[in-house]
Amino acid sequence: METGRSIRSVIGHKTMKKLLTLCIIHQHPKVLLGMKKRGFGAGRWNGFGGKVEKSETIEEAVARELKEEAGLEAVEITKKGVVDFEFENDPKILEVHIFHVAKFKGSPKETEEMRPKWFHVNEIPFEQMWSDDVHWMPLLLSGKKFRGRFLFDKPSNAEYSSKILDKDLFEVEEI
Ligand code: 8OG
Repeated sequence: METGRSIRSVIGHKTMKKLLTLCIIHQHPKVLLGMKKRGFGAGRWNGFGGKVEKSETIEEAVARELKEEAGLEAVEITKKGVVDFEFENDPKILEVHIFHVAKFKGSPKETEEMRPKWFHVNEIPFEQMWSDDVHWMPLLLSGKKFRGRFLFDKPSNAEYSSKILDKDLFEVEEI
C-alpha cells in the first residue's frame, strides 16, 4: 500500500515532486547557518538539510542531515513551513519542509558539505543566501508557520543569485 509520502513523490501532471528538509537552528538571538561547500546551492549560507530517503520519515531525515552536515543531534524539532521551489522550464518541484530547532546536543563542526557559523539575528547574510530566504526566515524566527511557492529563473550558486519570477507566501495556523 502506498503511503502519503510516496504518493506525493510520484510523477503526475507532468510534474515531479522531490521531498527535502531544511532546518534552522535558532537560539535567540543567534542562528546557526552553514556555508554550503559543494553541490546544489554551493557558495551560499543555508540551514542544514537535504533529500528525504524512501526508508525514512521527514523528521528522521531532519535528524540525519543535521548529524551528517553539522555533527549535531537534534533534541527538539518543530515544523514551521512547507515551501515549493520551482525553476523556469523545469517540471520538477522541490517540496522543502522547514523546521526550527532550538535544542540540540554537541557542538557544530565543519563537515565535507558545510562550514557552520553563528550569526546574530540582525546580521543574517541574506545577500549570500537563496533569494527566497529573506521572505520566509523572519516568519520562522518570530515563531510563525507558513506555506509558500517560489518560481526562480535558475538555481543559485556562489556567483549567481536566483531571480524570483513569481512568489506566494502566507502564514498558516497549522502545518
Ligand atoms: O541534498 P541537497 O544539499 O541538494 O539539498 C538541498 C538543500 O537546500 C535542502 O536543505 C533544501 C535546501 N533548499 C532548496 N531550495 C532552497 C531555497 O530556495 N532556499 C533555501 N534556504 N534552501 C533551499 O532545495
